[in-house]
Amino acid sequence: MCIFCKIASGEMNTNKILEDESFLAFHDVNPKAPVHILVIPKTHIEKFDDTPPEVMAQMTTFIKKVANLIGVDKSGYRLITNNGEDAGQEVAHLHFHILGGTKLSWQHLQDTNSKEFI
Ligand code: DGP
Repeated sequence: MCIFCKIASGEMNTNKILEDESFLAFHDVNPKAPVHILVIPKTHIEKFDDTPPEVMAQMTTFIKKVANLIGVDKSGYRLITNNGEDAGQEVAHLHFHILGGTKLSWQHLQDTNSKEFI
């Protein structure tokens, strides 16, 4: 069982924010911003590319509820999903990062060799 499946099943403890029968939101263990929340489906889906559109539609609604609950819906937030190896996905269970609580820069996403790709 993957680590996020263990969190979803309650086998592993986490700092939960919101949950319904299909999705769970909890604090990232290694926050990159004052608000850094992960949203996962409770069933195991490896990554965005494997996600059925109907699950994505429900997840969109759930993500908006989380943003509203945590109070970043008005101030704004960044939504990230790392899809696969080149994106740096570490946990192979679909998750969206909700980042906010401050003005976010793109700095941490800038590759030192980025000019090579422009
Ligand atoms: P990604 O690189 O997109 O796969 O991000 C995985 C994120 O998951 C990373 O920001 C750290 C977080 N994470 C990994 N293991 C745990 C855990 O056991 N608990 C919590 N709360 N977060 C975790």
